[in-house]
Amino acid sequence: MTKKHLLLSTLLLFMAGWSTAYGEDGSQLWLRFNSVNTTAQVTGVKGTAMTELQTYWQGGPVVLKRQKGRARDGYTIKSQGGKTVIAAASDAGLLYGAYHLLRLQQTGEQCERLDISEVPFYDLRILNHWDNPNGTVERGFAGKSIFLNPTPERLKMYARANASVGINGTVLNNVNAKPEALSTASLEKTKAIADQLRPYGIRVYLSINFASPIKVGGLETADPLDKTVVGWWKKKVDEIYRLIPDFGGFLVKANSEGEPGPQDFGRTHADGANMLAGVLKPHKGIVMWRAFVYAPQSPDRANQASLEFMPLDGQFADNVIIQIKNGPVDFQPREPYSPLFTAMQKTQMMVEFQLTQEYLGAANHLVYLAPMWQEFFSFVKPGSLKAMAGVANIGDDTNWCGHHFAQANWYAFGRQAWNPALKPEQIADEWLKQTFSRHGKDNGQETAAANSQFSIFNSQLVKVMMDSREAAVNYMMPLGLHHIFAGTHHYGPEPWYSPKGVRADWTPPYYHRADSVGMGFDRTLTGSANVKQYPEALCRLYNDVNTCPENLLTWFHHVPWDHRMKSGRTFWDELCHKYDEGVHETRRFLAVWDAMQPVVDAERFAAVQRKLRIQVRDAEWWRDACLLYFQTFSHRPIPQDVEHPVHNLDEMMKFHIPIGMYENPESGYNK
Ligand code: GCV
Repeated sequence: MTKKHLLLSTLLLFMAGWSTAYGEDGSQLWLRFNSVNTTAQVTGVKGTAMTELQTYWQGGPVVLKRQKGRARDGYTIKSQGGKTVIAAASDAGLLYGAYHLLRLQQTGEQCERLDISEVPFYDLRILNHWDNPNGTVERGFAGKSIFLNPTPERLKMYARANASVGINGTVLNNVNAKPEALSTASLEKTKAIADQLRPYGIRVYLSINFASPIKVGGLETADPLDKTVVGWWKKKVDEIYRLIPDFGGFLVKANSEGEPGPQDFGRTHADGANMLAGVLKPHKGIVMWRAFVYAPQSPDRANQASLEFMPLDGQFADNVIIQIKNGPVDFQPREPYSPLFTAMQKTQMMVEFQLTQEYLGAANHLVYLAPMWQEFFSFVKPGSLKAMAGVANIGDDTNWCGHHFAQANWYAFGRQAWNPALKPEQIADEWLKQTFSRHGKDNGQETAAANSQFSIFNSQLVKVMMDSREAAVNYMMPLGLHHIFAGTHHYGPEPWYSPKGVRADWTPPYYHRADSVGMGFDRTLTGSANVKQYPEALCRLYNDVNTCPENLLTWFHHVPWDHRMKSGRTFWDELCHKYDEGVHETRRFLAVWDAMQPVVDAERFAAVQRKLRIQVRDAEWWRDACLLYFQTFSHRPIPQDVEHPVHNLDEMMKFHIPIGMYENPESGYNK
């Protein structure tokens, strides 16, 4: 054995020892603090900030100071005379400051010469849980609801995780709300949860069923202009505030996908929202009224929200915020932004992102979403919005999110809601450091070799995370394709799904419109005219097939198969290349991860590796299913330099995953 080999094997042996020496199950999320060697002297304002620092801070003395005149949740952290002083106007501000300091400790930053001043960009930074009273979670891929039978430890961890990234509100139940959410028994449970979240600066909100006055109250109508109905809501809201004095308010999905709403009584969204806003106002509560509406008769689903909401612009009360999904259809891998964001000028708006990967490989695929949200903010000015909401990806799985890397989306959501200008790379970097590195674990006694290995891990994994969204777009729906998912779940490809009797806008052919000429939805001025909902300059850009960004081409155009792309390829050839690129990217992700085995603890290494292998197989499945199916329209060969399908179309068309909207598939295409 040469000297070099000897050195290398010693290093590997050392690292192998490291990787198996401690087990990690993801339950501690990014808060893997070491409380063993804490020496912290923390003085000043008592409360959760003090407790957290006393338990986990390993540096010099810290003073917590209340300082009037600061923005509510803002704080400063300054090194002064050998002490670190955290000052804020509120307990929440102090807590955010404390977590900032702990983050610096965990990421290995210097903590001696600090001069930090932070104010959150949005006052409202809210998670939306789609949790049902029976414990299922709609589009939840990480087990059952954490609110079903919450243990105090689990709820505390949830609260700490949220507060550590600045999340200050949570809607506890599904927007497809069961009326019983407002029953007294259920409100008692909500109160118990609110009491446990309050010390962490988190307010609770509820989704309501608009027909509650009928279904819970026994009234004959839920007409928002009916006095008895208003009286019922007033009494109910008073009851809620007696139990939960800092209750945040209601989230409402109305007249959407079969949910009841004011239109059932000949009233408008504004009538419904303003009635609820009126009864919440004396308690300082708010209404988040969703704009996710579409109708089977609509010739273009993407047009619907603007058609319903634009005539109401300016009619909403000042404690109503219209909550709009980032895109006009439904959390697709790539959508243009919802045109309502730039069209509505006199209405308060907030964006709804989806952390749970309903359309992005559930809890099996590694897809880091911060780049997608950054893309959204490159079109919609953060300052034009009041708040940010994220549909949670949290369940009772040990690692909370089903996939270790899905935790990064929870983390990133909080960080971006605090500051939408933060770079996704930076967020990924700090999340990786806190989640995987051993900083703090050994009280700073890591070896130089281990540190340098970890810095390679970090830079390689930041890149994987940053590339992961585009890869998913490519292997699922490149060049503007959308909603070509399986009919009964949204996991795998079924661009052919179109059974008799199913409404057209619930079938992929409505969206891809493949035929012998080409493929894509014509939303130009001569098509559905959806482009007209965008500002003039974008309308022009999107309307012309030669200027439309290629990543949105089939979103706005029915593109001829031989249309010449910027690469010089035909549209068909480009489509084949994009799908193939997506597959190759997933293989690269797996190879990067495989090489990291010495640096990652054994438990999480194996879990992520298993998921990445599924992702590779699924990417091949997506590519083969889509290319072979679309080829039946294009009648063109798959280019020589593209890897040819390894699956058969007829077999893929017969393959079904027997899952509903409450489960993560054990594995993907496993033929
Ligand atoms: C909560 C999509 C999802 C539904 C979800 C709905 C919504 O349609 O598939 O599960 O329902 O969006 O956001 O209201």
